[in-house]
Amino acid sequence: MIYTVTLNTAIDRIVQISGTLTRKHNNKTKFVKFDIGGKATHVSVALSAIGIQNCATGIIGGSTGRRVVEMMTQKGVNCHFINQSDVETRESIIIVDESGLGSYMITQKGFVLSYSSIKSLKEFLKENVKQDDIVVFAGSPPHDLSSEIYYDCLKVVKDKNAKLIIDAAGEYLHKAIELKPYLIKPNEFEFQEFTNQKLDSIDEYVQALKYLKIDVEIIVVSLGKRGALAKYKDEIYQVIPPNIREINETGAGDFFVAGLVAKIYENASPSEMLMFAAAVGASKAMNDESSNFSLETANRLLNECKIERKC
Ligand code: TA6
Repeated sequence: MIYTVTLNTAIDRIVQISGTLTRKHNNKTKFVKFDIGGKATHVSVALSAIGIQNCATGIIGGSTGRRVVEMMTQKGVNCHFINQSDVETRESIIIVDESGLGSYMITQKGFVLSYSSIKSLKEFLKENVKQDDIVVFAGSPPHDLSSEIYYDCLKVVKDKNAKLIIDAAGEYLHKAIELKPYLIKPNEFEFQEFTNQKLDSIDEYVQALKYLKIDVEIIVVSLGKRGALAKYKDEIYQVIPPNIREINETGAGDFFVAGLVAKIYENASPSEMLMFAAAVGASKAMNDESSNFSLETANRLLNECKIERKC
């Protein structure tokens, strides 16, 4: 079974602007839509669309939280969220204009998780996760959550000998590494911060990965339009994504993670895993919402992804 855990759920308010977003100007909207936000939630949506059974968990609050769960359920995701009272799931603002240069994302820190919500989440994981299950923790925890509490949640999963997949940054990523996760997926900025190096060219990333000694089976570094690098054992691969007309890249990284998870679930090779992830992520970026993608388009794009062995 695959579980996804979103500690800081969100609803995305997607504001599409006509033309280019300009300061000191009345920027007219074309439309405003709401969609599922938060990162692991997107992993679940993508997995369900691919046809892989999974369960989405985490902590929600108030009517926005209930709305996120409703939208996920409509997309066929099996949800088991802990409902914390007297708080509201945050709203993220995503501004998409017609410049083709990418979206603006504005996020809030999210509500403070109560002791009892965390206890309920840990109990749910303890009761349900079995050996060899895959458990994805993706997204920034609420700012006030200590990395020790984050670690405690991950440890419940690790103690079950399940595969931990982590998409987090900063102190949370550092803390997660102590538990030897199966896969981590920092983006280029998070990876530079993690390794404390200024990196630019693909070769610099390859060298940094080559000499990085951490106890993680697969390290994937996403590099935006340059694709992604993956280190598995002593091998490093780069996937070069297809050339697409990008509409809204919000969530593309989360869908990329879903592609990785789908292939881990099928015991596929690292190169197959990377190619599929790139195709799923690219297909997401061709949609204007945060959680929409087409499996058919992803399968077509798969033929346009290229893989290179870097060492
Ligand atoms: O990756 C996109 C996204 O999941 C948005 O949907 C948005 O809600 C945001 O990221 C949340 O990111 P955060 O790192 O704050 O958990």
